Amino acid sequence: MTARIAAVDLGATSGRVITARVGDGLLDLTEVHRFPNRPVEVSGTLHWDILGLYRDVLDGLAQAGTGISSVGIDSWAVDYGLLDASGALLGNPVHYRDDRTEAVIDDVHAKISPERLYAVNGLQFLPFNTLYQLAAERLLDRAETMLLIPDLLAYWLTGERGAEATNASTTGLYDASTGAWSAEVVGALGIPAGLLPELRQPGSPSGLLKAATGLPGVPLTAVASHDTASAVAAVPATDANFAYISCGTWSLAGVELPAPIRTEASRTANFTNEAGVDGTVRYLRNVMGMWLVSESMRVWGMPSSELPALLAAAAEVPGPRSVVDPNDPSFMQPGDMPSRIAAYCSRTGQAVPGTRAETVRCIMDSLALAHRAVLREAAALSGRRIDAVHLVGGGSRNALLCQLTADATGLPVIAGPAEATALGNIGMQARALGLIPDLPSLRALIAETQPLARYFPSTPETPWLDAASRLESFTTV
Ligand code: LFR
Repeated sequence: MTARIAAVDLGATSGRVITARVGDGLLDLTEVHRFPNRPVEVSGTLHWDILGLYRDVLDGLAQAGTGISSVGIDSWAVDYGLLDASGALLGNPVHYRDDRTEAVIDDVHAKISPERLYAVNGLQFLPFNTLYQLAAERLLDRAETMLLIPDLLAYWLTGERGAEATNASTTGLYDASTGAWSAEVVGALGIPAGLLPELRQPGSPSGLLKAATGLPGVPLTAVASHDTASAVAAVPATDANFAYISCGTWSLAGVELPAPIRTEASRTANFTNEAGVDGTVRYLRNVMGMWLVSESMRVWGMPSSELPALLAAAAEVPGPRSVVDPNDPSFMQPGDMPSRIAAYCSRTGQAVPGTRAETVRCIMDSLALAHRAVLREAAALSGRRIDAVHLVGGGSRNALLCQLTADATGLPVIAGPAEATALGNIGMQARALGLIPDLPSLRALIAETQPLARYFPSTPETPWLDAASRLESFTTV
């Protein structure tokens, strides 16, 4: 038996609607709609254009056409919309790169310490975690319900409200031990009881599309609606000793574990325990990823179609030379990334990249070095042996980054699939339809049906060791 399934996958810079034919060993993808996701700054606040995104979701579903058995939605994490008592959206969702939380982080930590937070939620500290955003939220007193982005779109499509669990685990309000909202954290922060809807597990039915969507009665299925959780579900690993890097706007690098690790060493290393499918834990750390390149290209006025040429030029530049910590706070907000990178290099006494190719080379070497650092720490903290690195997501098309990651980590890199997130989204729906029995079968099917590339370490480790210790000396100063 086969079925046609649609995945809505929203990334920070673009969204897509993909359909798949699944079943009988088949997993064929067709991209039916791709659209840019362009944040909008209004009166000093950076917002998502949520109505524009919803329109593109509707357009994409219209392109998908009839004969669809199920639809699923995933997006980036942490951000939300608030509904009032009538179900209307209060304000436009704020972008996680807005700096509104800076002023409230200490207040939150005065109410509940970072140590206690980590003991409950196991979450890495990121200034935009939902709990900090809610502390800075001006519309909270008028809100009845908070819906994370995929749940908000699901509500508009079906009229049903819920909170999908993998995404809920990124809010800071979710208890990593019990898999439920944390009454302790919610209470300590004075968040109104009832703001958080009931949790839904990936694979559960989430309502039927309304007539106005053009696909009346088509079932919506909760998927691992945090894009990273969907991407990890689609890692084509065939044994346990693997690490993954889900590489797009962010590089999410880590290992899959059966249970969270909430030691003090893990907290100070800022490793997160986000929920994966079937009770797995995504033990990882965020690295500020291809954002450094996409934001540089925006400043240079280059369309994304010019990325391959830029990477080819960067591959000609010798490296690793100047390196930056991609997670330096100066790189978080939108702005003149090339100048910030130059300023970082000059501040740390390194050669300042002079050309676009040199800037991109510096970013690629820095990302490879960050991948090395995170995976070594993940292995040390978890005791997990890493025999190979699966690099999935759009970054898997970036041969330079894949090769440099193999060189810097000293590990083989298996690159692909590029559409891991959409595949994970589709896979959870296929499982709900009874077309795929379990997670290992999904991964095996992806390994069999999707194109993968392999990269092996090709250079001596010494230059990477030197660059790593140089970088450490900057970050500890
Ligand atoms: C990746 C991602 C990361 C999350 C960041 C912000 O797209 O979902 O996992 O930390 O975006 O939501």
